This record gives sequence, C-alpha cells and structure tokens, in this order.
Amino acid sequence: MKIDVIGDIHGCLEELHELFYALGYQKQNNIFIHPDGRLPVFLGDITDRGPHSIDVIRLVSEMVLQQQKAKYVPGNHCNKLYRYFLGNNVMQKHGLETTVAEYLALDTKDQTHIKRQFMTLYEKAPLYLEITEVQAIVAHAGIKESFIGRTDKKVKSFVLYGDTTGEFYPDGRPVRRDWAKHYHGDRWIVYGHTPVKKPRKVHKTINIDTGCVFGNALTAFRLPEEETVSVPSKQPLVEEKFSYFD
Ligand SMILES: [Mn+2]
Repeated sequence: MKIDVIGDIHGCLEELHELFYALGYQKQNNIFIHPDGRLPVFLGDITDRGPHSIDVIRLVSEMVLQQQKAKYVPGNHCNKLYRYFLGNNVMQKHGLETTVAEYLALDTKDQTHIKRQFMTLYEKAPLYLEITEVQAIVAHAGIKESFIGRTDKKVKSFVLYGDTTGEFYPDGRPVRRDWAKHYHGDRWIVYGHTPVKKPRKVHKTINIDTGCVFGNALTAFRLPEEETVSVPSKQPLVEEKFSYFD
C-alpha cells in the first residue's frame, strides 16, 4: 500500500483540492481518487480558522466514511468541535468560532446532517494509526515510542496536544518539549499540530503542518517514497504563528 498523509487543513478547502491534484488524484463521484489506488490519510485539525470548514467536513467524511477511500485521525480542534456538538460548554475561540458561525448559518436540516457526519467521523476514528505496510504511525501531535499501542488518558493528551509541560508562555502558548529529538524508533512518525515553515524531519519523525491556514503551505508526506509535496496557501501570512526548533 502507498499512502499520502495530509497535514492540518483547518478549513482550507481550495488548497486541499490543489494538493490532491498535485499528488496526481482525480475527482470522481465528489471525492478524490488516485489512479494507483493510493490511500490518503488526514492527520487531524480539518476545521477552524480557515474559510471552508464545513465543506472540508463534508469531503473528509465522504472519503473516510461513505466511500471508505481514506483514513482520518483526530486533532485537538476536532476534539473541541466534537465536544461543542455534544453540547458541552466549550470556549468559542482559537478558530472554533469560525466553524460554529459556518454551522449556524446552515438550515436546520443541513445542521443535523453535518453534526451527525462529523460526530460519526470522530467516534469511528482511532486515536492514531499504525500502518504496518509502510512502517508508519500517524498521530496528530506525534507520539513517543513507549506510548505506541496505548490509548490511555496520558497518551490521548500527548497525541492531541503534544508534549506539553503544563506551563505557558506570557502570550498564552503552551510550553512544549521537543519529543522528536528523543525518538529513535525504526518506524516513521508522521504528525502535524505545530506550524513550521518547512516540513521538519528529525530522526524518523516528520512534522508536516506547514501552517496553511497561517498563509504558508499545505503539505503531504508520501510513503514508501519518503517525499513531501506542498501547495502554497491562499491565506494571509501570520508570521508569529510559526515555531522554530533547532
Ligand atoms: Mn492541532
């Protein structure tokens, strides 16, 4: 099996279409299909902040659930939207407000449909994916080697939010450890979550969140080829959202 892992989309539907075409996919029955049968894998954070979160939910659900031509794992933004749909009192900020505004502008019938589609997508998704054919693990914010195979609370928090210390910078961003530096496994860990200007490879880990919603690029990582493919963003650049590790 050959796979194309797709980084954080955050409602950037047009860039997603362009990325699929750049990867050689064709539009067929409202979804994107690769002539060689490649498997697209969405690594979470498909909504929030960008212009077309609802249509991204429609496309990803159609590909993953209805037509079963793609895989999906959730990100922290997906977790928060799910809790909003459950009726929990979640804070509508950090981009959730844009998805909620799009959702509330739909008529009641469409609202019911989208809510059900997204909740089913989330509930059926594994916390992370182990894809043995290409020796890879896809996890939204990454995963430590010792956590692979586990799905307890500690692992869930790591996979969704990353290796946070519990402390915060003065501007509110969480302090993160650079877990990738300590990863020495043989399998690829493909992740996103923390925007970087260029895909960041450290040992056998790769961060492919190239911050499309912040004006940089949308990126895919192809296995077994070990190649990245990026398309430029159509959003304005927000420089301060990009982090730089050594
Ligand atoms: Mn994230």
